[in-house]
Amino acid sequence: MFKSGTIYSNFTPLVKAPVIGYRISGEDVLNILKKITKKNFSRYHSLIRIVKLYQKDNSILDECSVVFFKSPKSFTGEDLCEIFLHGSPLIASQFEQLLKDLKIPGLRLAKNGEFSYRSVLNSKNSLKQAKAINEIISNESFSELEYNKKLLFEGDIVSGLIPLREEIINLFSEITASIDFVDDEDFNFKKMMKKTRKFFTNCNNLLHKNRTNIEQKNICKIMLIGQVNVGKSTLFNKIIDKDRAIVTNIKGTTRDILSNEFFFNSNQFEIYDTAGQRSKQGKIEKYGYKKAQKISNKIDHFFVLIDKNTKKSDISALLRDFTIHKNFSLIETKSDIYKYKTGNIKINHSLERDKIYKKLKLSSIHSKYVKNKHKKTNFNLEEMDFLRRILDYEHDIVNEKDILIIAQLMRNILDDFSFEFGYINNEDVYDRVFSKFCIGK
Ligand SMILES: Nc1nc2c(ncn2[C@@H]2O[C@H](COP(=O)(O)OP(=O)(O)OP(=O)(O)O)[C@@H](O)[C@H]2O)c(=O)[nH]1
Ligand SMILES: [Mg+2]
Repeated sequence: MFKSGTIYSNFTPLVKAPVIGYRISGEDVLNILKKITKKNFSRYHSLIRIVKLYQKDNSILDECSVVFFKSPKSFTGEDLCEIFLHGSPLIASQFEQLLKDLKIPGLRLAKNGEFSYRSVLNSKNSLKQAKAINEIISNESFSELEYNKKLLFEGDIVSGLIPLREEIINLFSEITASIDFVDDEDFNFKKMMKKTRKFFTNCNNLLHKNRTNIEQKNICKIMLIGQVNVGKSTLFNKIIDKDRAIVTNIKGTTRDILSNEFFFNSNQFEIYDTAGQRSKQGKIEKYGYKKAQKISNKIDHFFVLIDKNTKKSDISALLRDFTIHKNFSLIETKSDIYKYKTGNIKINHSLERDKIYKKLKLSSIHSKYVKNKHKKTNFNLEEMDFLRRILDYEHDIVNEKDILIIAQLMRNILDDFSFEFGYINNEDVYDRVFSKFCIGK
């Protein structure tokens, strides 16, 4: 699937940003660096150098940081460099053109995952570690993230699948022995099936325990409610640090629910912006407001936004509409133009994001609704899917009487483990057959 050659690829998205990063790996890296920077990098292993990149006509393409890693001390195990261009997609396209114009045989755009693939081929990472890199990026829960980091930094040994892999190698070895040495008096079918059932019970228990740990609630859901024009969408945008919700001075601007995830102090939140409350809501506005009410039972905490125009009866109506008991805070908005004399939280649109987080007491709200966070696990979601696949064999194996069929099904499980970890070779199995069971023949 993967051919040799020197490969390159951007490792940040090609969008306007402070930097766009490129990685190049393979035997031509030093040659490429020499051509595009007019400098020799061979003595600069793992050092950041600020250099100019030159285009074909000798004009400067960019001035940027470049780091060179000499083989085998690089992520892929090959000569590798990382180039941090100014974050313009135009510069990035000029850079790719520059590489093409070098016309170096075998120099090409990398395929998905090819850098990690090479790191496995060159024994810089195990298959599991390479997969963990990808998992770390896509993690949804802190428990799983911590596990994937451990897997990456400490190796396969931390995986909860390792003891199961040992068990299945032992079981398969025992069965293989029983087939090859049918006359062996020590062989006991019932005893072996008992061990097999224990193996599946272990799989089941691990699946159950770790599913609870990984899928446990981590997110605290917060909804912004209040009268029209009070500043809900302004606060929503501020909290998520994006201009997502439309903000205007027209009452009833927001009609539908918007939600967005954000993090503060390693805590995960989901925030909802909603259509505002007023006595004469438009048809769509009313529909949006009702929609928000419908999901209110899934919300942990409400920020009820009020200003000088809000009456006590408006607040009561909001609490009633969203079935709120004690899980809310009153937030007074537009404190730059209104002077309040209450003990409520006061905010305005000029406050910095972090200041708003603190004023809203987000950390203590999170701990109030999310208990026992960051439980330890030694499985990730992919490994749990793997366990489920293994458990699919349970019924067929425990009900089977023919030792040859059981052996074949066990072989399938072993192959699945091989696929999951990389290869379990026959020696692993034969070692156990001939040493552990003391066959002595
Ligand atoms: N002076 C001042 N104006 C603000 C502040 N927050 C919001 N506004 C203004 O108030 C108006 C309404 O703000 P929005 O955030 O759209 O209010 P909303 O509650 O989402 O309104 P609806 O979507 O209509 O329910 C806009 O013109 C904002 O610029 C603030 O802290 N100070
Ligand atoms: Mg709004």
